[in-house]
Amino acid sequence: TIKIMIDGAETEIVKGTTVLEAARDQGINIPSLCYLKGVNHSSSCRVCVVEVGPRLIASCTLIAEEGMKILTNTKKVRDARRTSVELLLSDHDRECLSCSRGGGCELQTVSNDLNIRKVTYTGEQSSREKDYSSPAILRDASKCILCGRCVGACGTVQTVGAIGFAKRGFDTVISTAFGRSLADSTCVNCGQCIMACPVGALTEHENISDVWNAIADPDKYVVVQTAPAVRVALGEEFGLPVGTRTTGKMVAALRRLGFDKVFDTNFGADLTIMEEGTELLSRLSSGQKLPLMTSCCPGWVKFMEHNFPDMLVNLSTCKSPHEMEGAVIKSYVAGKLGIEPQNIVVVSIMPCTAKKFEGAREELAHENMQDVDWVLTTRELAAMIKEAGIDFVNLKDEAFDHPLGIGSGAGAIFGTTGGVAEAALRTVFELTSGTPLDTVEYTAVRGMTGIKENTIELPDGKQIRTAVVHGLGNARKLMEALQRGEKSYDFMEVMACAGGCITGGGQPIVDAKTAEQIDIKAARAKAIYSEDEAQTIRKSHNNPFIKVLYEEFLGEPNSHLAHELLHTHYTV
Ligand code: HC0
Ligand code: SF4
Ligand code: SF4
Repeated sequence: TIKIMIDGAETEIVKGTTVLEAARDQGINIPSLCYLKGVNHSSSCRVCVVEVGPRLIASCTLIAEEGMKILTNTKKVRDARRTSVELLLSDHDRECLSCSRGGGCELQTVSNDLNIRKVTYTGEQSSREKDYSSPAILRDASKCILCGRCVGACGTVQTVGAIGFAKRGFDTVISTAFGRSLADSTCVNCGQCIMACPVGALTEHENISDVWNAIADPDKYVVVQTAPAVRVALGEEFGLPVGTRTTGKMVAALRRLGFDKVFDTNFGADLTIMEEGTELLSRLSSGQKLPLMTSCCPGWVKFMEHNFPDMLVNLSTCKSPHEMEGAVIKSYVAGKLGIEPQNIVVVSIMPCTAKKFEGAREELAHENMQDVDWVLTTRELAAMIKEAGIDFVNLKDEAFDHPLGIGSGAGAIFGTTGGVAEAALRTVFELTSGTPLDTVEYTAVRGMTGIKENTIELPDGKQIRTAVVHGLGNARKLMEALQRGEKSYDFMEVMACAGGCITGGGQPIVDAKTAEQIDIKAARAKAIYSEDEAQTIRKSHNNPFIKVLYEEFLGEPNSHLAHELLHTHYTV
């Protein structure tokens, strides 16, 4: 430890701590904009300046040194901070009343905190370019404050590098390589740039009005399904603590919005386990195309297409759970209900922006119909609930509709890293051994370590060497190790977002300061595991309606009909 003086008070801190962190630990709220822990440390906004000796220095990159005397609240400091923020505001599209980040904008918070009451500087405005090309992500340069947080998320964390700083000086913009549209870039649609953006410069491509229109159309039967990770985060949009489970309220709200059926993607997750587990066993016995890699994350699939095209054969042919569920809704369920599949609209509520891109992929259709018609993020669902005037917090719990409303605990854990692997292992182990598992929990694949390795031995002596990876930076590392022959596995679960879908690009946005105080990933993951523990059925193959679906309709896992409806191929 070392000793420093902050505003006249001596304090002992760990060596290597930044002045910003040290001050915040003392309860001194130094404002900041460009700083995002673990993502961006560029000190470009200069809002966090402090006085050290004669100089004003950005505290987010200033490492405290023994004996350093720091002043955080002098007139000089306050004036400098205000000037920096006023300059940002002068070149900002200040249509705050209709901004998607209204209420959650960090620029607005900082500006208010600094008591800025008018924008003093006016003059030429920089780029006002808007890029609406991507089905998942919108970019609006008129809102951008050039903090670089998105660049850190895309480049440093995800190693995609689809966006970066371009041009110089006043003309500086965040742009794709060669100024291409986002849709034509290497962007994988993960939305981690949105989660990093402090303002409304990056948002999802909204489909709220498309869904309202479908609900209002008397000729359409509108079916909604909800991903595992939505229910453990939706409450945050209504002021509930991080990690609150709101499954029953969410179902009640969806009914009030006017959906004709409310189904659970956890059912689709169970179906995926049946199909993917069977695929794994057959690849293991043939020894071909191993490791089998999960294909349920569309960010990961697109990352593979751009970066590792020769390994696309390793991807599971299984469609992702909500796509499988869409296909079952437009075939089996349509038949049961006596409704023409063409008149059914399937809406998926997902924690994810990449699912919007996935929903529109031509590989995910049958009989000229997309399996899923619209994908809304958790945030868009919250917006609809607010628009409809529903008092979410006080809703009474309701249950999903049948028949696709039953999901096992194994389906529930898909929403966090390790969940798909754990769910698959529960089923594969039990189906090969024929005897029930003593304990269903595979803790080795749980937790937030970036790359988790584990080997399980099946009763017949076969081994399944498993790797679980989350975050595309980690995925790239592991793929390169595979290519160099340093690693070898049978099964790999890959999720593009750190922590899995619980921190997907469509989830409630957490501001930089809150993210330092609360372990969002851990809290949401804990809620996911409680969803599992609350179920009496915790293995996919024990889901009674999965059994019925195979008996009445699909035959067996990987049957001809199952292949037609539930599997696909990605090629480049
Ligand atoms: Fe996920 Fe999914 S778990 S991708 O991370 O596999 O979005 O929550 O819905 O489809 O089930 C997201 C979350 C899903 C799918 C499931 C998978
Ligand atoms: Fe990069 Fe993901 Fe944003 Fe695309 S969506 S620009 S890949 S962070
Ligand atoms: Fe979407 Fe989940 Fe993949 Fe993130 S990890 S891109 S939320 S599917």
